[in-house]
Amino acid sequence: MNISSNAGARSVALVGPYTSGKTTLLESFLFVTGATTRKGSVPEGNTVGDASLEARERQSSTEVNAASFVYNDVPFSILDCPGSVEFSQETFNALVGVDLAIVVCEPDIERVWTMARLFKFLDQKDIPHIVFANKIDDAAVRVAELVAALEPLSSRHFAPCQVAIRDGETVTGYVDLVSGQAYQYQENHAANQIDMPESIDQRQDSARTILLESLADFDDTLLENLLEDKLPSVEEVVSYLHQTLCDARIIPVFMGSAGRDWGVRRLLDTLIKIAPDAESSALHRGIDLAGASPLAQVLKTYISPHGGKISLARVWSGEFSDGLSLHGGERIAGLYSLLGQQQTKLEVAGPGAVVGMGRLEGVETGDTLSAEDGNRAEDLPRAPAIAPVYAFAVRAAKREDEVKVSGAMAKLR
Ligand SMILES: Nc1nc2c(ncn2[C@@H]2O[C@H](COP(=O)(O)OP(=O)(O)OP(=O)(O)O)[C@@H](O)[C@H]2O)c(=O)[nH]1
Ligand SMILES: [Mg+2]
Repeated sequence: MNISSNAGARSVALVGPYTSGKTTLLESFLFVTGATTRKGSVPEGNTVGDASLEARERQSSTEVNAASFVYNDVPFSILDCPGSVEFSQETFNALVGVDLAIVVCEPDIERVWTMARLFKFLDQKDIPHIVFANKIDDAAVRVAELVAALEPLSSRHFAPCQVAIRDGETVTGYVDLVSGQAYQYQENHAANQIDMPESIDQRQDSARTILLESLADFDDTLLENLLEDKLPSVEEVVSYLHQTLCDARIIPVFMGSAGRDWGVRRLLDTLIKIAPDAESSALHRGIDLAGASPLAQVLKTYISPHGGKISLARVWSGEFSDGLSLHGGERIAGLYSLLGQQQTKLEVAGPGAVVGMGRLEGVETGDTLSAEDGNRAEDLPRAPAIAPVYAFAVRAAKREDEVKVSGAMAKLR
């Protein structure tokens, strides 16, 4: 397998508070794109991610789950991050290496404050991000109320891109404010386009105006056109959204249900259209692409009982091949595309790919990797080290086991 020619690859982190549905959303991505044939569920303990015993017992992610797939010819690498505060370091380590973060949240106003630190981090690090309001199948709260509650958490403007269509209190579909078209959610299929329900016509009209006005804050031509009542085409709105998102200036808001695969295909289609790709995020972060020498950063380290050490690395430029010697004397022994625990051997990985690299024994999470036969790259910025929320001491019950314990501690670290 070869994923070197992946111009347009997207690497995306799923972040947000615990139980918001990130692991379920990854499961839905994999299912609707055909990467898996059966959708797993967190309560049933059969998701691609969360394979460790501890995660299964907690029904909650304890580390980053990585999965790659191709959708409409675009390679995606998804990093499903744990939401619990105990694992924030994992999440921040992953976030420094992605093109986009999807903040998955529940429409629950009471829990909005738990995302304050996350939005601050995304804001400070200038990481393009969108919101996916999940569990819309179960939502008493309106997305507009959720967005109003989110506003104080970021210096950027939240821009709702969809309006829910309700039948009584039940959400049955949505209006896509970019195209101005209405859709009805369907079980096991993509949403169906429907005529605009009369009940929502006026509301969607004013919601679309608000969206266009927030985009016009960053584009004088759009502002002038709106003042003259000249509406942009759908393609132009997509292009404005793309630009403002790539510059991390606004936070587009989408909705759906990962549990029922509602709005998930639309989310992926939207990512292809508006999310930054590998090249534009490298430029956004000031990474010099001239010469295209191999440059990557380690976002996470796995130690598997059978496969040994795997460094999960985001390729920023150039190509990494199996067997490549790196500055620092390490040599890649095994290059893999990951789908949870499952590893598929790769020959080469190019910009945008997030891949497993085998047996880089001296390499740690956050390290920058470059090829030995090129210039040594300057270190890419790491996620800041945050204070642990929990500490405890262990000791070997038997003195002769002390060496084993210290070896295990080194691996854990
Ligand atoms: N009703 C409803 N329930 C959902 C939906 N998505 C996820 N859930 C449920 O919400 C619970 C938490 O889902 P997870 O996917 O584990 O949430 P998470 O964000 O990965 O949580 P952490 O790993 O702890 O951060 C599970 O019981 C899911 O079945 C949804 O769209 N609708
Ligand atoms: Mg999870």
